[in-house]
Amino acid sequence: MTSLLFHNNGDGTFTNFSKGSGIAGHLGKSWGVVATDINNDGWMDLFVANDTVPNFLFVNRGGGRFEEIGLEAGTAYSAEGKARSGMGIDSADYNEDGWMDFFLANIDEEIFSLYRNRHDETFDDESMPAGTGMPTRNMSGWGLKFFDYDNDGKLDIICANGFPDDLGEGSSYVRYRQPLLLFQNTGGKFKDVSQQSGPVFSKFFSSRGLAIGDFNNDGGVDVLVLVNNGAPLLLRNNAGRQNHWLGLHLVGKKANRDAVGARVTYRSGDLKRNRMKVGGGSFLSSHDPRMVLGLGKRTKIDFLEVKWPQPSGAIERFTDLPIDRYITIVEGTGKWK
Ligand SMILES: [Ca+2]
Ligand SMILES: [Ca+2]
Ligand SMILES: [Ca+2]
Ligand SMILES: [Ca+2]
Repeated sequence: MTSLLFHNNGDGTFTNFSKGSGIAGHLGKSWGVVATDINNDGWMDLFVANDTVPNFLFVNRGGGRFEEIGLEAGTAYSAEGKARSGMGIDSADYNEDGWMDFFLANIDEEIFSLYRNRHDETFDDESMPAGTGMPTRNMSGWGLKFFDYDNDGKLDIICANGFPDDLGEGSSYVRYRQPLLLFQNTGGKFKDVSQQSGPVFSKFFSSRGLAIGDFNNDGGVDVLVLVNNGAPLLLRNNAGRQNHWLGLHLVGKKANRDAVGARVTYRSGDLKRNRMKVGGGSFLSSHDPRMVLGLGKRTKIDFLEVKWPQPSGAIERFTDLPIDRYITIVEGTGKWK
């Protein structure tokens, strides 16, 4: 089937723009989607994770037109040229080079994909060298998200897993119920820290959806996991509050209300970070719209800059910011509260 793209008319109605945009010209088995900007041109691009057929990477060429470049970009197939079972997908700049990357869940024996942006609309799958390859090789992943669980300023990854079919398990290594995985970013590489991160990571679940959000507003971003035929899991994050942070609620006025596509740059002493607010991600799940910026042990934010998404693309700069609390910034006001 084709994916569908609806244009928000801004008056409570939508127009089906799948054909005019070029999205409807491609048949897939879309299981996950994330809106991000792969080429830093300010226009939002779309990664569609496809099950058993090539993934799509729709690059927004402006004027409402999307070009599908998955094959040329290196994100359609595995390195061996096989279509994998793409499910959960997310995008973030995990290696802090200013270019948005992807993490994509596949089924067992396929290894999840960590696509590093090469800055020219192509990607390398860094899953093995970066450390996410071996821990995911017997996993079937659904929900996943980049997030800075320990607020040290480096983006970590959580994945919710489970084999799709309880009748036929893939191999002797593959179980229907599978553990959650937590990867800590150690500076462009990932360490599997699941076993040190609480007893829930030693249990097995048939996990499907995963959403992140700070339900108790303490700055530690929590995780909600939906389990097939089981009670949902709410994982309270006890690690995030050990470091300092600033929570941001961005409200678009000219831009879309949730400010999807906003770029946030902040500096705290020797820590300088650029974060993008992506749209969607994970699998059948929607996330807390707020962003949490990790500061580590640093106690002062020197500045924070918000580059609002199209159509304004305006930049607002803030100094004199608090820490360890949430603030709201409304586009065009030049103030936080
Ligand atoms: Ca773009
Ligand atoms: Ca990057
Ligand atoms: Ca981190
Ligand atoms: Ca929390």
